[in-house]
Amino acid sequence: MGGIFCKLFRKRQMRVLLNGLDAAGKTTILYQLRLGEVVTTIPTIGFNVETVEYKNVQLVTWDVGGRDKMRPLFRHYYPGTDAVVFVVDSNDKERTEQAQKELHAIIKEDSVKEVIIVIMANKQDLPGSMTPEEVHEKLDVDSICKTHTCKVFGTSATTGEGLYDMLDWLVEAVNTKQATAILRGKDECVTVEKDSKSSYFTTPLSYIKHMFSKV
Ligand SMILES: Nc1nc2c(ncn2[C@@H]2O[C@H](COP(=O)(O)OP(=O)(O)OP(=O)(O)O)[C@@H](O)[C@H]2O)c(=O)[nH]1
Ligand SMILES: [Mg+2]
Repeated sequence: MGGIFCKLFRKRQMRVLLNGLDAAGKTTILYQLRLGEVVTTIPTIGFNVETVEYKNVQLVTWDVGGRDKMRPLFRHYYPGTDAVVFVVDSNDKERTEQAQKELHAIIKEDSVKEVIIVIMANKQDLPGSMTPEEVHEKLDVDSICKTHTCKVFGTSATTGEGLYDMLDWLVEAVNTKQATAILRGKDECVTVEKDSKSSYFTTPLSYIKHMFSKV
């Protein structure tokens, strides 16, 4: 299928990168979205990648381990990414400043210039957690929203609270971005194959393998 029909009726695909400090809840979020259940996690060494289907969109979602040694690898995932979802443990007040620094370092990356930014103020189910408004302020999200399409969501990966509000907003934001690309004539109509992950594996994987051999 080609031309305008392709653009109108194809299944849309977007690439999402879950980012954030270790233990923020990235892997729990990924599998809550993929399987609709809470899985038992261990710290991620390397990455997980899953396709989440939502509203006729395939979200190819990368979850990269957030431990210190893993973080320098994040930048190799940015090219081709539509959205960075930065996950914050709202209950971990001691590391808010560190989270703020990480988030602002990401925004400065050249390859993140046109990327949609979502901040998840996660673990809202835990008593004493910072509210989404507090996370917004402490991470200085206002300055990010000056240059990027961005929004903060209060979520709980364990109860599922807020996850679908976030997805609704994200899919809408990417649709708008892709529609703008079509109007500008920048859009390439790519047919989504049954194994939709495969095209994403080819570019970063060999590079990541190379990098992990150094960690
Ligand atoms: N109460 C609560 N616990 C959560 C929530 N999300 C994640 N957790 C717990 O937080 C811990 C860390 O979660 P992970 O999903 O493994 O964190 P991660 O960000 O993938 O961590 P790394 O892989 O080390 O980068 C686990 O014990 C989860 O069960 C949440 O929304 N509420
Ligand atoms: Mg993990």
